[in-house]
Amino acid sequence: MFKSLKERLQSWAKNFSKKKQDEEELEETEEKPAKQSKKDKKAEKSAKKQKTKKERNKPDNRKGKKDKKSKGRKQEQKIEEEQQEIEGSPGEQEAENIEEKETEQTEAPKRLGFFQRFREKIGKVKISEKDFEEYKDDLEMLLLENNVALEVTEKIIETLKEKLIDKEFPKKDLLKEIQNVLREIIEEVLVEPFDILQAIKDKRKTGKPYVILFCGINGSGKTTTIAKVAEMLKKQKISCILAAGDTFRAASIEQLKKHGERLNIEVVANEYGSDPASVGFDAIKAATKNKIDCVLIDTAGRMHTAKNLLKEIEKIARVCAPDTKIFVGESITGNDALEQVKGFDESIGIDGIILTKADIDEKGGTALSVGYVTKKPILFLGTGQEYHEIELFNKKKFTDSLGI
Ligand SMILES: Nc1nc2c(ncn2[C@@H]2O[C@H](COP(=O)(O)OP(=O)(O)OP(=O)(O)O)[C@@H](O)[C@H]2O)c(=O)[nH]1
Ligand SMILES: [Mg+2]
Repeated sequence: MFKSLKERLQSWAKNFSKKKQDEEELEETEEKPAKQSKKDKKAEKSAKKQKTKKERNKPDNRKGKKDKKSKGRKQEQKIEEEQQEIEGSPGEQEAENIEEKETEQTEAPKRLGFFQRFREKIGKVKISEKDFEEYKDDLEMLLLENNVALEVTEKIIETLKEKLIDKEFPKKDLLKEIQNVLREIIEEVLVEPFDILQAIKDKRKTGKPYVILFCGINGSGKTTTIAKVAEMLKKQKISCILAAGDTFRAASIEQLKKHGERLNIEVVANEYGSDPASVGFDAIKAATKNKIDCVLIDTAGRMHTAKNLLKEIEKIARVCAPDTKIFVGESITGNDALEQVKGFDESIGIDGIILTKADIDEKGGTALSVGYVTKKPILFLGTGQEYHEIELFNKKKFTDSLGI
């Protein structure tokens, strides 16, 4: 589920944070020699000193040769005196060595160690506008390619920019920080679903059934979803009745009746070609009479642009006065799903969305953006063909599924 969006979002965040961390490390290595300069200067100084000693010793060697020739004891003594003068007394030399060692031991950890530990432990990185711009196009592309609506893509990028640029983040946890920010933004974009199960339970007290009308284009998964919801309600000890409101498509009534038989749930049906509004009305009447908690009304698939067919569903909505009108769309359709919801919303006013076939949706962008664009919450995700393959939509669960 949503594999492509997940992998590409993760690798984008990884590349972005890695690039920033690498840059920082490069800066650090460039800085090191600067921090060491004092030590280097010292080494240089002592090398120079050595050189001077050697140079000053050279004439002595020459003198040594001369001495060999002259073999004068007096001159040998003079050389010894001179050497001592250059090198200093053995005591002096030792003191200098100790002093050098001490300075090295105290200055090195004090300066180098301190900076290194400081950077490693509380080292921060700042993301510049230039850094962000460099990676912005990749993010835009990956979102659009994974069915995220343009409007939502722009919103994500804008908010991410606000939350990242010129802000300091711990260098070590940069990836986690970027992922957290992305997660926050995605949760902001998703619309919080209402608790439909609670709403059904609440209506029980009125003695009237909670009525749900399902609509959507052909083959989007309406009938299968109704069966899944019915089973879920049954597990919650909520009784329901199904209304075979698709009186148009061949075998649609039998399809719903078969689900009813399997689930041991009553199905109210009429003839093919009969008025679907009256089927819904009959089902509500039966539910009220038998104290059934919920009525699920199936309808024929229709395009959101087919004016005549939309008129028909408007009549069903008027006659049955459902508590909730749910649009059922395929998760894999991307921007088309958004257009479909808008069409049905204009016609009957949609309260919630169920996205089916999320199990075969690699992209995930429809689930991410349909709510934001239409301002309608996703209530459930269909995740397979079996009855139990339906999930209550949850923002946290969704961001978890993206691995951020
Ligand atoms: N993989 C998968 N398949 C699904 C899911 N929901 C429905 N389907 C399949 O989608 C196909 C169409 O499902 P239906 O329930 O008949 O769709 P419909 O919207 O009622 O179709 P019409 O009545 O013709 O408009 C069937 O083969 C279902 O098994 C789902 O969540 N995942
Ligand atoms: Mg159907």
